Amino acid sequence: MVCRLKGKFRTQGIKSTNPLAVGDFVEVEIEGDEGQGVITKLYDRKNYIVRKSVNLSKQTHIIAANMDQAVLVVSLVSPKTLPGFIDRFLATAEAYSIPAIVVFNKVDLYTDVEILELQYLETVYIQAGYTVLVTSATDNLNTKAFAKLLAGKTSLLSGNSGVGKSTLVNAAEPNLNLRTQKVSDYHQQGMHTTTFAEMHALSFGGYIIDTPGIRGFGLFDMDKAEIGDYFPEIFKLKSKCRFSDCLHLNEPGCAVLAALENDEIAPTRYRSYINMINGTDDDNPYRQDAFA
Ligand SMILES: Nc1nc2c(ncn2[C@@H]2O[C@H](COP(=O)(O)OP(=O)(O)O)[C@@H](O)[C@H]2O)c(=O)[nH]1
Ligand SMILES: [Mg+2]
Ligand SMILES: [Zn+2]
Repeated sequence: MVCRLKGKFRTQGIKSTNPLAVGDFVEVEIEGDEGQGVITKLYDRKNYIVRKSVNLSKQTHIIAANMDQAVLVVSLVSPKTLPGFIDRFLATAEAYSIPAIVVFNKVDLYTDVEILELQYLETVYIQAGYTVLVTSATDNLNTKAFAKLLAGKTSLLSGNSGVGKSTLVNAAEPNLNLRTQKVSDYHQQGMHTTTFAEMHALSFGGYIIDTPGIRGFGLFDMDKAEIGDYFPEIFKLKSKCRFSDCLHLNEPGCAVLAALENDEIAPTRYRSYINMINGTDDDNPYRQDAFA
């Protein structure tokens, strides 16, 4: 239904360019004979994700609201998603309190080397406490399991353009028929492309929020001291460190460094943590190659 907003809208103190976002719950009054609506009330959001505008206005754009989970689709080939990108995404999801799932897609294209990498990363993320799924959207491998993950929930679908998000959803829900892209086209999707989140209802219950062109979450300003809290396996050990303000860099009696020594924390995860602490990973979510 086409709706308009009634009067000035309060936006819960967020300086945002859009008063309403995909996933918002609202009250609508029917207006006129043509079945148009007026949005009269916006309900409080359980969560929401934002993107800061790239220009100087410092305004934020609310991408989506009220998600039950964030599904990050990645691939180890064409295009390759780097662990640093995955880890920043997962940490940001933790910061937003949105449970995250990692889906490794396009496994039909992996060579032996990438299969080994996949097995390693699978262990890493399961060990960190995440749900991991391995799929091939084109070969219909685990697409039923993918549908099961989505059933009955509102899922934010994220991941670099070209990893197969739309193809996966189409395999899980053929009625939807989301637009897919030729791999050769995805690099043309520059950072100036205007993008909107789209919400799609699933026939087996639930919704997916697709954000074409938005590769990850927007920036989330984290204090150095809280970054460790967004790595579940680091957070779990924090209370065992000798110093309560331990940043797990080189402090004596650090339980995280001890766990790293014992292979209880993955080196790739720890490196991502350090990169986030040092601000050495590029904050720009549009440039994933900077996350190496
Ligand atoms: N070989 C292979 N190709 C895939 C797979 N999933 C998607 N693709 C292809 O990758 C390209 C990009 O897919 P698309 O769903 O548009 O990616 P999105 O940008 O993440 O939505 C398309 O040409 C798909 O056919 C897969 O599992 N295996
Ligand atoms: Mg797509
Ligand atoms: Zn420590």
